[in-house]
Amino acid sequence: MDVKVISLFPEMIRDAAAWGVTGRALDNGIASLGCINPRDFTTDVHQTVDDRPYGGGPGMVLKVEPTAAAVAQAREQLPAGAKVVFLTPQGRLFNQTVARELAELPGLALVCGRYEGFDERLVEACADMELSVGDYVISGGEPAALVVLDAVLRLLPGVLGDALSAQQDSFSDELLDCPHYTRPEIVDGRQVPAELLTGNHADIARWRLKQSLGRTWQRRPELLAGRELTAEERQLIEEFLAEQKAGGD
Ligand code: 9D3
Repeated sequence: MDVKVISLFPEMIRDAAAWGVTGRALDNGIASLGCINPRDFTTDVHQTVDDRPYGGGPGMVLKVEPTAAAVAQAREQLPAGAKVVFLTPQGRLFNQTVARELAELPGLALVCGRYEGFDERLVEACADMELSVGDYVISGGEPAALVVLDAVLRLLPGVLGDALSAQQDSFSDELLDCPHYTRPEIVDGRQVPAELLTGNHADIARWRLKQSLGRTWQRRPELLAGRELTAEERQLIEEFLAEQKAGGD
């Protein structure tokens, strides 16, 4: 997948993307990343990318022309079928379903705003999609673009190891994770759950699913709202709640 990030702070993207899973995807050639700076498309001596808002008020608004030119260059460089995604607080909420949709594309342009945001005509003219990464305020689109980039690249074939990618097909990523433990077996009197020490893989899988379902039921019930629970799943949740009441001994 070819990715272009349009940003006034391209180093922020390049530096962060060089680490971890995204860095490996880029090193392996599974994905490519280019940054395009709207400031390079300004035509005035001051390299102006923003201006005061019509109607008054605080803050500055990103001008149409420099960012439009940067998006146009990204479109020229990207393969047919690529999508232009603007990161904005008004966008569709980014989630794993959106990540899977984007991972199917041959190319992606991620457009980052700063200040109060984009002149709306830029979004109307250039955006295939607007995405938000959540209902909180961050100071610009770059951290959001890095979130989207990580979530999408890790879905590309070959980016993760075999074991991790096999896990991704399963419904387990729609539930909260189960708790994890490593050595030593006792820390400050706290034991690793006995089920994990049995070596019985069926029991271990059942315990993990019980924890995932129970934690999701308690902490994020809305994640279960769109799904029909099987009799087995309801049984596991009941066991989880009963064991919790008993004090998890
Ligand atoms: C504090 C100013 N806000 C109300 C007057 C408007 C506002 C403008 C610009 C709020 C945030 C931003 C910058 N944010 C993003 O560019 C952004 C974002 C976000 O803030 N939250 C969640 N997802 C995203 S994607 C891009």
